[in-house]
Amino acid sequence: MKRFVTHTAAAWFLAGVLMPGASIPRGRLVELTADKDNVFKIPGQKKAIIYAKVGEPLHIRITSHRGGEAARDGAVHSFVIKKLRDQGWDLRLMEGVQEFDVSAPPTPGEYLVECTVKCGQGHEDMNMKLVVTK
Ligand SMILES: [Cu+2]
Repeated sequence: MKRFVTHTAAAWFLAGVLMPGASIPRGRLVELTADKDNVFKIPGQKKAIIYAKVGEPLHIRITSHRGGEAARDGAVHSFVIKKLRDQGWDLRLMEGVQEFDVSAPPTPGEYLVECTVKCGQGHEDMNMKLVVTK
């Protein structure tokens, strides 16, 4: 068993070295789209809301489409929870698919996710919620 664990760890380490762009998922997968109409969408949900348990590790896969305008660094949207910026909830979104590992905060509540990139029409309303429960 010990050998298996060591080999698995070594395999992940190698994967990280050989494929630096690939991220090793360590949390529950959450898929969402930052769409070209400047709306966050989650497949199967009318209104995009991420539900999580306190401290839950999440692997967020975001597909982003340009909505008309982009920032100087090329970001077409962003995914920011201002209160949790220092905990990694501050993601610049480039066109295409990106993956991020974050953890739900330790305090239950509703958190506002905002796009902070002037992405075009509808930008002011480009937000969604993270709902954290015990
Ligand atoms: Cu925006």
